[in-house]
Amino acid sequence: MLPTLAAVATLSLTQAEPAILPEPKSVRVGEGMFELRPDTVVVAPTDLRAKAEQLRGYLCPATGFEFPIVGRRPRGKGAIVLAKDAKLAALGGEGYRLASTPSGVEIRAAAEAGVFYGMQTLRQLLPSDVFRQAPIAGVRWTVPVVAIEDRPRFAWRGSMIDSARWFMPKEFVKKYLDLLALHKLNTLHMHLTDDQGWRIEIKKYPKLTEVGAWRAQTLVGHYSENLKEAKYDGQRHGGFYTQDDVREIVAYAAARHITVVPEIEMPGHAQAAIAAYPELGNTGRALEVHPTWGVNENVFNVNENTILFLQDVLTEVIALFPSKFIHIGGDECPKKQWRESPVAQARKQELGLKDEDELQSWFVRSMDTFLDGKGRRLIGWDEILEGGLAEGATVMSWRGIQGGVTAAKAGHDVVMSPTSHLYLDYRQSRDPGEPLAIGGFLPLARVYSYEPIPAGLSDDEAKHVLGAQGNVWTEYIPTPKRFEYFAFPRLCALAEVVWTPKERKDYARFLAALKAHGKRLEALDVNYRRPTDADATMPDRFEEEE
Ligand code: TNX
Repeated sequence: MLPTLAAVATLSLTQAEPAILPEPKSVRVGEGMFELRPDTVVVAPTDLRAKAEQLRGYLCPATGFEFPIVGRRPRGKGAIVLAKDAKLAALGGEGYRLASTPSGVEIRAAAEAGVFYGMQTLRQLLPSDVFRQAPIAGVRWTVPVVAIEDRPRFAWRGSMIDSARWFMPKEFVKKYLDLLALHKLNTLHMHLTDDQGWRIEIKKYPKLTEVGAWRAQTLVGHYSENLKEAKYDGQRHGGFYTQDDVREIVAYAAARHITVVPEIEMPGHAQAAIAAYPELGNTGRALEVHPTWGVNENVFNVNENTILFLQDVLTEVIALFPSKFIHIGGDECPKKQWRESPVAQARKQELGLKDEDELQSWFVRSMDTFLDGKGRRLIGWDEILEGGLAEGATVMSWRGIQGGVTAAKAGHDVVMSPTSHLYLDYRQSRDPGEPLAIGGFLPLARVYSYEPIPAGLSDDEAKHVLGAQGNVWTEYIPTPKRFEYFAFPRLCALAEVVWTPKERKDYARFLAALKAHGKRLEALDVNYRRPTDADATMPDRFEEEE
């Protein structure tokens, strides 16, 4: 029988180098292929039953096949075998081997996470139609004969979602988690509180969400220093995650081997909380939930009650998020109100501190001690280095890489997320048709070019670099669709930065894979930005950051 046109197209696709993104550690392609058929089974031991179910969830909708889960491989039927294999311990908890022959596919790993990543690779070895959510006829569901060995380069492979500036609904967070998993990313940092909104229910302090989750209006257009001419949209905006929502998100993430790291901002970016509880502020003045952007003078005061309040908040946060790391923000905290407040000045004296930087450092230290006592670890933006870094703190380096270098040299762990390469809210092209963005210029190639280990670290110091993450701040990203446009395909580039061995990175190969990958994103209804000619080459050097 002659193959159908669709089948021919499928053949030519799958016989080329498979477009796996992020590129694995090693891929060997053989002759021939395995084809999924209506009677293909999934073979899994009891302790991988949940992974097998997940695999069915990936494969059933588009193929319409059943994929019964069985304990033993039946004769004469094609099979996808999932297996745990202690002999693969050298690949780490997230590494795996995938081998396919004309009679089946085998995914083996030392641990469940590795099996999961093997499954992500398998999805990408199939025609992109497998990502569709409804059955589609006329496709041959073929997998090329391959032998793949894979493991990630870094342990922290992340992205930050800013749900504070514009509330990002739970359903979208779950979609984003699925997309992170597809790209073998394992950390979702949720920025949950800021001047413009408090987004997590705290039972002890209900006004945080009754008041703090809602703002009366929002600035229209780009933030400028001249706010006198600012226009506002007159639309109330808000929303928050209930504790049940949080549990649902955390469980959804865990099933996808993703850790959710919550961020509760302090002592700056605190206006929404102060709007709810004015006693947390420095001036005694009533404040509204902030309707505009920028760095804000209204920061938490340094009273004992405020420290206790925030520790109460963290107690509830800890109960909801199993993450070892708890993010306390720490960035952009203007010290003006502390300098002007007699209470803050008295506090500084009483604590024997020399300046306001030390006061901030004291603030962060009290959270560090608190979190340490609960068996957790504090992480904060690189400003937490100012005035002295708390003993157990991990630093997230965003204002360039220096914060990361300084912290790693001092023996602290770091996560790299410099604006220069990983701020996914920056503009990705100079095209005037691009949507409004905060500024900057961060094209796809520049993200791809990022090397997370800063030059000048010794091998021992470099071990403190846990990994990297791309941050999607949402001042100018009011909707999930817009969020997708900013995140993709730059997040695909980030995936290779943190997963692929350095020597296997290759921008031309990445772009070719991205063509096939784009079809997957389309099938998943992701509003990604299509690369243009301007993205087609890796420049010798990049312009200085704006
Ligand atoms: C700086 S990055 C901020 C955020 C903004 C972001 C916009 C950081 C720790 N603070 O509050 O949203 O720039 O790019």
